[in-house]
Amino acid sequence: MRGVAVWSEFLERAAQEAMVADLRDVVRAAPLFRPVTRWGKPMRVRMTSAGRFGWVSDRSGYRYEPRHPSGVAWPPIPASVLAVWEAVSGADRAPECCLVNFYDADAKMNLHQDRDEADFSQPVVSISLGDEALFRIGNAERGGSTESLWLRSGDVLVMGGPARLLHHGIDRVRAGSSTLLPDGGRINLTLRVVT
Ligand code: MD6
Ligand code: FE
Repeated sequence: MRGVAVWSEFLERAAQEAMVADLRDVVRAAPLFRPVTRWGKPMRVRMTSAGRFGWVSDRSGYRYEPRHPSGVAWPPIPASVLAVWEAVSGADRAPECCLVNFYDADAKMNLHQDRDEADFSQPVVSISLGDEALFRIGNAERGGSTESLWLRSGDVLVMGGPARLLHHGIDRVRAGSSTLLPDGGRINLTLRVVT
């Protein structure tokens, strides 16, 4: 869709469970936090990161930082997650950030572009785990027509080439649609080359 490559059910259930276990280690080292926008409004999703850099947002704006807000270094990107990048990205570089977004039943993400990275020739790879979510994809410019697609647990999406700078967001999460996470909700991982 619009140059975005969608790998439906790329991860089978056992692989999804193993990845969630790896992410529990990440969250133990670098706890989820709720970023605020530069205008001080709390975002609806909770976030953390793994890798050399993590994405943060606060009153100073959006940026990548080498440390979690607590001051600790971000934990390494789990091998299970790196393997997905290797399989689908087609990139010649390794990812430097794995952004972890956690959505509860009411969370959403407004249409945005991922453009805090230095090299837009490198793709962004996204992995969905847990409850299904309605993903909306638009255009490189603001406005215009959009298309939507439900992302399910185990789905992987690649935004590269001409699709790299398309606007996209999550309109809603379908609570209770997956049994992967015992307390429900959705995890989205996005892997990026930052520098
Ligand atoms: C999400 N995804 O699926 C939000 N960004 O929860 C993203 O913001 C995203 O899926 C860049 C590339 C792929 C994505
Ligand atoms: Fe994004």
